[in-house]
Amino acid sequence: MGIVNATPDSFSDGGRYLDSAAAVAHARELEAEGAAILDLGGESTRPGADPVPAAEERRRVVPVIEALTAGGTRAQISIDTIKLSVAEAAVDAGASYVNDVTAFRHDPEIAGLVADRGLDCCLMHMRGEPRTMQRAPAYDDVVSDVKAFLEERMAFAIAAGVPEERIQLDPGIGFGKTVDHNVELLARLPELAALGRPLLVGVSRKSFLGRLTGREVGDRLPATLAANVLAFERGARIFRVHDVAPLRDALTVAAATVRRP
Ligand code: HH2
Repeated sequence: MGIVNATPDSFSDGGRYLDSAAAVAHARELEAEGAAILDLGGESTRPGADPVPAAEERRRVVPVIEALTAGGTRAQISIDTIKLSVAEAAVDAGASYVNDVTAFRHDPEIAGLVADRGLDCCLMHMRGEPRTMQRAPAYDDVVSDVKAFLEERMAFAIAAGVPEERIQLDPGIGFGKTVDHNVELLARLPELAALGRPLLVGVSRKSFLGRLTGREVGDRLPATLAANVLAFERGARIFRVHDVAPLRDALTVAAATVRRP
């Protein structure tokens, strides 16, 4: 899953793809590098980010999706939004995957949209909301808490009519978590894989990698690759990244060397 942030304030590439032609060109590059899904977002979810009005978010993402759809795309288009009106407009323009970082808690009607239109979706764990989520996050046991949350949100989606096969699950690395919480989730990923749905992980360039390595955001590719490769071995199957080509090489080697029965 290649990241296309049509935002002025995303933590690692804010402002680079705000112009829709630049976002389309970037999406095409990621597709050529081998992304199977293009995740388009018009609102940053970085810690402390301010909410964006729905009309502005639609203005940022819809033309990009329309251009990608009109030009034909092999990759599936995902909309990274928590708002029903943005998700609807994105789907009308050609998106077929909804990546809602609130797992249908902000706008529960998105579950109905996903069900009615036969979309795929990702349900992600987040503690609190982006503006406040990094204020002293605490858990009894982070892995059990995340697992219980994902089970509950999956039950909600299924009750709203989303077929289980359409659901992917995500521990929400960096969303209301300390460095230790993120590391523990990655170390114990098999416990989440036991939920039986494909696991998505988003670690790309995130600050816990900076804290572990001392690297600035632009120098976190090796750390990103290491975390994704280990996540793959522990059961993750979708990898949300800014740098698709290097990840593809890393995963090709990882997949070739997985122990065979
Ligand atoms: N991380 C970010 C945004 N959306 N979606 C899922 N499912 N999982 C994630 O881990 C995830 C996500 C944050 O990263 P980025 O898009 O690079 O930055 P920003 O939120 O500042 O736009």
